[in-house]
This record gives sequence, C-alpha cells and structure tokens, in this order.
Amino acid sequence: METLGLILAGGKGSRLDILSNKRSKPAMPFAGKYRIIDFALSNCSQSGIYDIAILTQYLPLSLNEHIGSGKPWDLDRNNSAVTLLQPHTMWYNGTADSVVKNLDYILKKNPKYVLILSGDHIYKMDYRKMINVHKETKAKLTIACQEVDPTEVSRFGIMTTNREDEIIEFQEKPKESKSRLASMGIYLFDLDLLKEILLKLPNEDLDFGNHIIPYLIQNTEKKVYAYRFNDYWQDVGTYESYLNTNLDMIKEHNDLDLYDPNWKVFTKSEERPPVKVSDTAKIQSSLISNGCVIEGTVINSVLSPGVRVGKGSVVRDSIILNDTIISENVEIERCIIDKHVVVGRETKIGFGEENIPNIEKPDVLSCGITVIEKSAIIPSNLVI
Ligand code: ADQ
Ligand code: ADP
Repeated sequence: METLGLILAGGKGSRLDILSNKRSKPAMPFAGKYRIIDFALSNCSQSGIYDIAILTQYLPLSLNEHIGSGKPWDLDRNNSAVTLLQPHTMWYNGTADSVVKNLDYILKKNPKYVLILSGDHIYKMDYRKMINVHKETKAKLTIACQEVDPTEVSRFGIMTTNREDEIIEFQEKPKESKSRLASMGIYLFDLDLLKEILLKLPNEDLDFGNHIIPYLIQNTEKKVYAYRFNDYWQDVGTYESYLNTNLDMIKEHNDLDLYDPNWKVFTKSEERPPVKVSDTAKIQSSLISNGCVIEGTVINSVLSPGVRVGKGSVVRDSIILNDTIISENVEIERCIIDKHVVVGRETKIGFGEENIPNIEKPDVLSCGITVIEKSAIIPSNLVI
C-alpha cells in the first residue's frame, strides 16, 4: 500500500459545544443530507485512497453507525478497509498523541506515506496532486495550505515559505502575523519520519500544530514543504462558520459544487419519502432534504431530512436538522436548530435581545446566531 489515510475525528469540538456535546463534530449533519466527515471520506475514495483509519474518542456512536462498512464511499473493497480506531480506556490528549496511540496499527499496515486529515473540513480535494508534489520535492512532510483573511490568522497554524515553497517558519494560532498562509491541517508524512518523530518527542498532549511541526522546522534539517490549495475549503469549527458554510452550498455559483458529477460527495442516506410542498408553501434559495413537509415559507435555509414547517411559519437564514417540527405561525431567523426539536405555535426564535446569557459560552453571545439543542421542546408564544 502506498498511502494510508488517517482521519482525525476525535476532538470534542468545544467551540460548537451545544451541538457537539452529544456527538463528535465530524458526525455533525451538513448541507441537509450529509455529515461533515463525508467530505474527507469522499475525497479519499476519489483520490484512490481506500485504506483509511478514523481516529475517534468522543461519543463515536453516531459515527460508527454512519460509517458502517464504508460502502457508500466505495471503501468496502476486498484488499482495503475503513477502520474506526477507538481508544477504549486511553484518552487522547493532542492530535499527534492519538496517532502515537495507534502507531502499532500504522506500522502493521506499513504504508510508504501517511496522509493525516481532519474530519471537520468542507472541501473537495484530489490528494493525488499533493502526493505527486511531495514526490517531486522529495519532502519528508508536506502540509496543505491556503491564504486566509488577516482577521482569521489566530484560528490557524500560520507559515512562511521560501521561493521553493519550503516552510521556513511556522507558528500555531498566532495573535497576529505578517503571513496569511494557513496550514489546512492536512499532513502527508513519509512513514519513516512520522515514526521517528512520534517516538522521539514526549507523548503527553502531543499535537501536530503546537509541537511536531514547529519542532521539525526549527530543530531539524528535514524537508517540510507547503502544498498550495486554492479551491474552496472551510474549517467548520465555530457556529458562524458552520452556518455560513452550510448557506454557501445554496449559492448559485458556489466554489464547492455538490452537483458536480466529476467529484461527488457520498453519504449514507436513509430511506425517506419525497419532499412534500403544500399549496401554502413558499421556498426560495434553500436546500430541502427528503422527508420534509413544507406548508410555510423557507428562505435561504438548509433543511435536513424529515423537517416540518407549519402553515404561516417563516424560516430564514437558518439550519434545521433532522425531524425537527416547526408548528404554525413561527418565525425563525439566523438559527441553528438541532435534531428532534419541537417549536410551539407563534414562537419567534432569533429575535430576542441577545441569546440566553451564559458567560461560559461567549460564542453564543457574540455571533448573533441562536442555537437550540437536540430534542428541546420550545413552548408556544415565546420570543427567544
Ligand atoms: P485545530 O482545528 O484547532 O487546528 P484541533 O482542534 O486540534 O486543531 O483538531 C484537528 C482535528 O483533529 C479535528 O478534526 C479534531 O476533531 C481532531 N482531533 C483533535 N484532537 C483529537 C484527538 N485527541 N484525537 C483524535 N482526533 C482529534 C489544526 C492545526 C492548525 C491548522 C488547523 C486547520 O493545529 O495548524 O491551521 O487545524 O483547520
Ligand atoms: P447525531 O445526533 O450524532 O446525528 P443521531 O441522532 O443520528 O445522532 O443518532 C445516531 C444513532 O445513535 C441513532 O441510531 C440513535 O438511536 C443512536 N443514539 C443517539 N443518541 C443515543 C444515546 N444517548 N444512547 C443510545 N443511542 C443513541
């Protein structure tokens, strides 16, 4: 085997805590019918990488069920496998620590290269192009990167390269930086280097962005190169990016086209009846999944399977997840509503002064998005 894919799907996703405290972030629904991890899995299979291990630690139940044998992504082949590696009694600390704890598995597979991916990114990428650049430059580690907005540098690992695109500086989440070139958290390692470095550095909290990459660049002569990726890519780690990235999928000319037959996004779909649109319904620029029943108005929103929108209700600029029921004459604006929520009649969500105050969750307070947790029952005649 040339390349083993490792998908990091274990972080707790604390910045999306209301949504991800009952599931792992890569298992979050996306664009109606998908889950976030579908993008990494679909990229792997279409790049010819059929051996994949998914490193999980946090409530992987819904991921387990979703991935199953890997059939929807064409990963259930004879000589390859998609494997969910679970820590059992060990709790991983940093991203690299989770790889250390599975080093035996990786060495047994004995690939030439190990491609480390994040389970919570939305993008379409042919990893073969990156692998080819890695071979051409004879790098030991290649990191995919993309320029980000200067206001966003503190969310990413930021690097500086020389003319040949060799990385000469790397700083994890700097407060500010002259460079805007961000690591996408996609690492292609030669197996020898990965093994050497993981065994060399102390294990506790070991993280790629905080420890391994800065160490390789500052303390060794190993060749670490950047691979520039200029297409659509989003890390959906905050409510704002989760909402906006979902809404991007509705745009007429979005850079990530879910409808492109040349690079598909696969998922495991449930059997559901078709969308039913009544004579009182009005739908504008939205994604509506199977099993939805629409009697009200839906504008610039994404509805997962089985959502009901009652007569006289208006849903605008929002994401509504599976089987949520919105009764009659409800108004919803700039909300993320999790699965199995019931919203009572005449209620307005997204219209309150600010969100329900909670000092520990400044994200909720500051971004103007109202988030309703799974299975909540919202009474009638409320304004939230
Ligand atoms: P972050 O996205 O902040 O930065 P992190 O939250 O540590 O990195 O997680 C990366 C991925 O690994 C996520 O998919 C997460 O779910 C998963 N993960 C985290 N801890 C894990 C663990 N212990 N076991 C298994 N999986 C785990 C990283 C890099 C930056 C880079 C950004 C790009 O550190 O340099 O710019 O990704 O998004
Ligand atoms: P998610 O919210 O992560 O998308 P789902 O609601 O789709 O999860 O649940 C995935 C599967 O896990 C379902 O089959 C469901 O029955 C099961 N499940 C979810 N939560 C629990 C729980 N707390 N205990 C047992 N099974 C659960």
